[in-house]
Amino acid sequence: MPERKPLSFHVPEPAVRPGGTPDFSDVTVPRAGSVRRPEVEADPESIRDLAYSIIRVLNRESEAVGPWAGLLTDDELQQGLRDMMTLRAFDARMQMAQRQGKTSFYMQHTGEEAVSCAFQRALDPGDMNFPTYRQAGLLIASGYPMVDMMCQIYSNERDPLKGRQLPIMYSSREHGFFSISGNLATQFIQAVGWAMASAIKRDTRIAAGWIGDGSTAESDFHAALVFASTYKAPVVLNIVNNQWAISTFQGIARGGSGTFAARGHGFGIPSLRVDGNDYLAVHAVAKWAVERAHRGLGPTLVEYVTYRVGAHSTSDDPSGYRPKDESDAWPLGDPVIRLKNHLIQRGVWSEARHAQREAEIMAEVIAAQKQAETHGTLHSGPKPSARDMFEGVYAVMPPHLRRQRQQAGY
Ligand SMILES: Cc1ncc(C[n+]2csc(CCOP(=O)(O)OP(=O)(O)O)c2C)c(N)n1
Ligand SMILES: [Mg+2]
Repeated sequence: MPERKPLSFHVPEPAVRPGGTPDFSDVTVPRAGSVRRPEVEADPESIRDLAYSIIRVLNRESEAVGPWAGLLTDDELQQGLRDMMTLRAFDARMQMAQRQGKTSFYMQHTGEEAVSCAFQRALDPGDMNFPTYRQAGLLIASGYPMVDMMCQIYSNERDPLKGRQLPIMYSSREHGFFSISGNLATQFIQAVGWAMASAIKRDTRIAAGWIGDGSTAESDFHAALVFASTYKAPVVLNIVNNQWAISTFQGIARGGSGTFAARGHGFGIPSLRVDGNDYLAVHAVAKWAVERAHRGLGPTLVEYVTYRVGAHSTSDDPSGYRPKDESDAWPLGDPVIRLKNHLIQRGVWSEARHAQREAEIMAEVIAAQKQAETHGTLHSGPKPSARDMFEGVYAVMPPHLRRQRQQAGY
C-alpha cells in the first residue's frame, strides 16, 4: 500500500470578517461600454466570455456608453427612477411599520432596486415572473397597487391572500407575478415548467425565473437548467447575486465555478453577467434575453451582480457576519443615485427636482399606508374572516372541508 496523506476538504472563507476592512478586490469591474453586444441568435459557444465579464452602460461621468446603451427614452428613464424611488420609500415605511409592531416581518430591497424595476419594463404584458421575496420592484413597475401590498403586509381584512401567505409573499396573475414560493429555487423549475406549458399550448407568453446566489446550491436550480436547455424552453433565468445568503457569503454556493453565470455553460445556455446596479444595463440585457425567449431561441441565464445593503430581513443582524461599512465599499455604487446622475448629465433632471420627487413619492407611500391602515394592522382592527380559509384552495370543496366549515359555524 502506498503511503497516503489523510484527506481533508475545503471550506471557502469570506475575504473579511466583522471588524475587518471591506475587501472587494475579487470583483473585477470592466469599463462601461467595453463588453460587446452579440446578436440574439449567437451560438452559446461563441459568447462564453460574457459569463465572466460584467455588462455595464453607465460610466463614471454618468454617461450611457457602448453597444448596450440607447434603448430608453428620457421619459422611460424618468419612469425607471420613479419606480426605484417608490420601492425605496415603500421599504422605508414598511421596515418602520415592522418595528412599530404593525406587521410581523419585512424584507427590504436596498441596493437591488434596479434589478426588478428594470427587468419588468423589458417584459411583454402577459409574461409571467416566478419571483423570490426580493423582487417587489416587479410589482411596483407593473402598477400593482401599493395599498394591496400593504394590506397583505398588515394581514388585515383586505389582505388579498387572506392570510394564506407570509406578509411579503405577494401574488398577482394580472401583473405577471406568480404567487411567491417560500421554498427557494422552486421558482426556477416552476418557471421552466410554465414556459414549456406555454409553448405546448402554442401561446406567446414567456416566463422568467428568479433565484438568489445562495439558492443556486439547491438541486432545483440544476434540474431547471437541464429541462430549460434540453427543451429550449422560452424562459429567462435570473440569478440575483447580492453577495450574501443571509449570513453565508456567495463563495459557498459558487464553489469552484468562476461565476454564477458560468454555471450555464455546462448546459449550453447563453449566460451573461450584468451590473445589477445599472438600470440601463439591466434593462438592455433583460430585453436581449426576453427577445430570445419570444423568438423561440430558448433560455438565457443572467447573473445580476449587486449587493444587499440592508439586513436579510427584519429578523437578521448583519453586524454578526460582515463589516458594518461593507456596503460603502461596494464598487458598483447605488442604483438610484447612478440613474439620477445620468438624468442630470442628460440635462433632463436636477438635484432640486429629485428632492421634490422624493418628497412627492414619500407622500404617496404614506397616503397608501394610511389607507391600508383603515383596514387594520397585525394587532389592531379587522381581520380576514376564518370562513375564508376554506375558500380558494380547491376548485370543488372536498366533503371533509365542507364538514369542518359547518362545524366552525360558517
Ligand atoms: C429550500 C429553502 N431552503 C432554505 C430556506 C431558508 N432561507 C430563506 S432566505 C435564505 C437565503 C437565500 O439567499 P439567496 O438565495 O442568496 O437570496 P437573497 O436572500 O440574498 O436574495 C434561506 C437559506 C428557504 N426559504 N428555502
Ligand atoms: Mg443572496
